Amino acid sequence: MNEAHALKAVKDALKPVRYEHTVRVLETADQLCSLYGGNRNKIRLAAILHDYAKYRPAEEMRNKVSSSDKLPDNLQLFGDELLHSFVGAVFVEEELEVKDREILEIIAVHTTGKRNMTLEQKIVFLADYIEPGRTFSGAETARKKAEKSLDEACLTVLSQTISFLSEKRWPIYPDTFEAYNDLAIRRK
Ligand code: DGI
Ligand code: FE
Ligand code: FE
Ligand code: FE
Repeated sequence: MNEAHALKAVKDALKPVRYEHTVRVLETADQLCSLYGGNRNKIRLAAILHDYAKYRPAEEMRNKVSSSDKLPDNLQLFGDELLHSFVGAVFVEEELEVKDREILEIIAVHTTGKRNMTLEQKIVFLADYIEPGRTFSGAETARKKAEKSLDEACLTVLSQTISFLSEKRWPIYPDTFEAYNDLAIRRK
């Protein structure tokens, strides 16, 4: 799977607005890679593929969660919006034949985060939130942090995401809290 193939696959799978978001995530992740390092090829491929499953019917995603022994069934308790990341990694592996576990894991954790995130996972997680098309005020706050510290920026995203979800009284997936606690505890 090279970048041209991956871009073609997501262009076919996504609506134009979501494809444009994907290209901005790719560019933002590439810039963060220049600033903070990490494996550029893996970051770029994962960024291209991160929302591959965004428009899959909720029922198809739920069925995938039930039938896959790699995915915990409790995922379904947290709302359909959450599923495209975890299920996307499985579809990318099965349909696009991406075998690289690191790339698949970056896709799987791009929405929730998790504890002990790798550099590459943090970069795509952050890029998804701060790409220039994100116009809410929290995106600008995180963008500013991203100039100075990758961990501080991710912590800001996690804090804002937890606030946003709890404000709406939506359930919050435990990995998001674990990602938050992990970075908050390490913070100096
Ligand atoms: O796919 P994107 O829109 O680019 O961004 P994303 O992958 O960060 O997905 C954001 C959506 O996922 C947003 O509608 C909120 C939802 N979400 C993220 N974390 C959680 C969540 N929903 C629930 N219920 N619980 C979560 O922990
Ligand atoms: Fe997403
Ligand atoms: Fe399952
Ligand atoms: Fe996205």
